[in-house]
Amino acid sequence: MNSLFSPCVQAQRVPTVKNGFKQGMKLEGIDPQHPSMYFVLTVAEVCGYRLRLHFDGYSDCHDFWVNANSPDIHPAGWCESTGHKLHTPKGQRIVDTPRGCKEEEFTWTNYLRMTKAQVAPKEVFASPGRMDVKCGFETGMKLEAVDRMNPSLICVATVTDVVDNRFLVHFDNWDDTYDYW
Ligand code: MLZ
Repeated sequence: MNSLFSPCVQAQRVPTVKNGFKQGMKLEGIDPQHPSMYFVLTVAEVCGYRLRLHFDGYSDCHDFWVNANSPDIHPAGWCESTGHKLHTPKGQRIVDTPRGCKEEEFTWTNYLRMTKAQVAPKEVFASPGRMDVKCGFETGMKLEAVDRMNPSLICVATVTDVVDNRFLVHFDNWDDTYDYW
């Protein structure tokens, strides 16, 4: 195969699609430090085709950059509809209960009302239903995988998540900071 057409090289091409994300829009996405966890995020900054994403309820020092077509980000409601746990904003409180201030279960509707924010519309994401390519890997399958942090090691691992054509590698008995998609 001509390497010029490999998926890696294609991903590095200058994108032709406009970045539709705007500052302040909210979304769901993977924490790069803990790739098994999904969080509520806000677009903090847009720079060309790049986005700086902020974890709602956490310090700016955890903000991180992604490309607008990153497969790691999803529209609000994606976690619920795909059966993924969404880590909701830390310290979030909803005040409009009969007995006053009370910690409530997170819902996007309440949260958007409370923060007077808008979600990033589905159309600006590259990921939802983007690829119909079936991934043969299934959650729970065991495999041997290269440890990316220690590339000379090949370790026993488990598939712990599958989304579109990607799967998450988790190393058995190691913490999730070694996980990768
Ligand atoms: N030297 C490291 C290796 C960790 C390997 C983890 N592989 C998933 C340590 O022992 O902490």
